[in-house]
Amino acid sequence: MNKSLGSISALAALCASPAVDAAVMVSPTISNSTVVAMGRDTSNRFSVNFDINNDAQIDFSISSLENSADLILNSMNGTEFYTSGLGHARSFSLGETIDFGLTSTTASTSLHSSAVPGASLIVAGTSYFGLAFNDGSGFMKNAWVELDIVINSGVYDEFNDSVIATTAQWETTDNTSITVVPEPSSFVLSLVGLSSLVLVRRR
Ligand SMILES: [Ca+2]
Ligand SMILES: [Ca+2]
Repeated sequence: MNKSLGSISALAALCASPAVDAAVMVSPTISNSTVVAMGRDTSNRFSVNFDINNDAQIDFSISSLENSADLILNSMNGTEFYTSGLGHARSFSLGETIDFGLTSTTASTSLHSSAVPGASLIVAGTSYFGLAFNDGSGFMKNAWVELDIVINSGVYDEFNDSVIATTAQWETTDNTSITVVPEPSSFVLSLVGLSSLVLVRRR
């Protein structure tokens, strides 16, 4: 299933019979959405809405805190964010599983923690957070969102750095976990890297 990620949306649209395994959908609306770009001024705080499944029901927003190395997740329509405690979102790694047994909250949740080393999602590179949202079925569905962050110097700040929500996926089957898996592009890149390694070794 993982290798055909790019065509999952098309497959799901065509699929009249239930899939054998979990039905993971790629969000049609969270695709390289800018959360914050470089160069905002001090009076320009912001909040960006996200609708994971494109049903016109906003599932969460991300907002800034003035002069802060942080961004805040805001729950909408009952969305629960998976947390590590202390009010900040849990950072997930590739291959980790998100399920309903983990600690979650509907309260506004920080993406940054200075109190717990390594717990911040606001770091240069790629970060993943998990959530469960109401997809309109009446049952909450597990999902993850990838953030790509450019930090030009020091820690994150909204004036000089940028955050993009590159992708999100959700599990459409009730009571089912979802695994954080790479995007098709990065998956292909890792394969290219592996084959290069093999070529080098053969010389
Ligand atoms: Ca929605
Ligand atoms: Ca900075």
